[in-house]
Amino acid sequence: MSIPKTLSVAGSDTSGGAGIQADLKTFQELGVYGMTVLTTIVAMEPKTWDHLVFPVELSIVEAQLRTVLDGIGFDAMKTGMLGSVDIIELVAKELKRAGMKRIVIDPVMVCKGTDEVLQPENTEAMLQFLIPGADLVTPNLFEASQLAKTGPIRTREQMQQAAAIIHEHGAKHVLIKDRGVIEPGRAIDLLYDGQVFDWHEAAAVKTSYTHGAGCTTSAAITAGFAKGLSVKEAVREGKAFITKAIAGGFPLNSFVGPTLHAAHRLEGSVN
Ligand code: PXL
Repeated sequence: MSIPKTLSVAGSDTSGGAGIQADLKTFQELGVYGMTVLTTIVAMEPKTWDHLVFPVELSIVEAQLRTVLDGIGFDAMKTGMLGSVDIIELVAKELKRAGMKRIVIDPVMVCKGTDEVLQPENTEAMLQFLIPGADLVTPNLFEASQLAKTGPIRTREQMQQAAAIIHEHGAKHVLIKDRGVIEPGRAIDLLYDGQVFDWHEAAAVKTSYTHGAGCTTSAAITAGFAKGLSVKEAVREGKAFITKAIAGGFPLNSFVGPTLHAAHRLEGSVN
């Protein structure tokens, strides 16, 4: 049996809701084969949930990349948390060398709850090395404002402006995602291909258990790409998947509540 192959180049979220754990769960749910290149390990202080970020040594990232790029191949891939400028440069260089296509860049800058960029130098490196080769880049409002170097994005017009600026950096498609800021109670996403502003909207499920939603969305879109869907179709199906996963979100402890990746097949039996 042939099954579409996907790759996630991302960090490990020990708590299991985001990062490479979210990506693999999503790939599995959507019927594609998942592979990983681990770039960073994130642990949390049990009493405060402060995040501890440990980048993986460059030579280890390189060995993993060669395993997949030269030894296996893939139908679509995504990046998540990359950990350092050196890792971003390495990933970009290797993808170019191997002539890889169908690349989704999820420009992870922060974990939920903070609006402070962990490593601002990574934003510049993503703009310089990764965005130009991307088929799709999937920032949230905050990440879009950082990539486009605008102020806070609060309106549809500002979303459009930021999408146009990010597209000019070389990404073929830009998907800016929001939940409740542009319009209370609405999850409004904007897909831009350099010509058409294509709005994807849904009611925002009322919950704060959304940890890993960004990772899960970009992984679901990557799964669609790997199956041969167009960008527009993959975005539509990805949004349907994340809407259900958020509806199934649950508290893991007093600090964090992840989305439920299995929610789409447990409808009626969760919450
Ligand atoms: O949700 C952003 C994110 C991405 N990747 C990893 C993370 C987090 C947040 O915790 O740990 C590895």
